[in-house]
Amino acid sequence: MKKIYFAGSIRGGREDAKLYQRIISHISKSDKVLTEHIGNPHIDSAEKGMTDQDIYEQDVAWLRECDMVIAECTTPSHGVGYEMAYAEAIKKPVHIFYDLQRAKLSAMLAGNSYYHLHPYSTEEELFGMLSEILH
Ligand code: 6K6
Repeated sequence: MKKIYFAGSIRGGREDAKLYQRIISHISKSDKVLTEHIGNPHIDSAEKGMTDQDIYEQDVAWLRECDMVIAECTTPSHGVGYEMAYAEAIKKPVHIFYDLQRAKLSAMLAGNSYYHLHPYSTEEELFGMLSEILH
């Protein structure tokens, strides 16, 4: 079972939180998602008691531990951008998904050939590509 670090926007905006939940459920059928909380609609209260420093240290430890990073980057997020760069620096494979109609992916991700980019038009397409990556 692979350990997957799933990244998605939190303070950058939660409009795709339900999509993150569906992606996490899909990955969890075959692999271990270290960051299950990303799909939690009540993440603010779920993380109550954790300082920003606690969150940063936990997430960096999970990034170092994981076998693969999968990010949904349609909603822009400073934290996700940071995680993409960190994952590249420690040479973890990184797969970036984004909705072609809704996303304006940063050139700093779109222009970097290190990343595996997965633009999608439908959720069906997204889940098809996700299954291929995980098999
Ligand atoms: C409480 C209030 C707002 O956020 C919280 C709890 N925070 C977090 N818990 C766990 N991981 C986090 C948290 N905030 C950011 N991250 C990490 O950064 C996640 O792994 C996400 O992939 C990414 C989101 O960054 P922002 O900049 O959108 O928050």
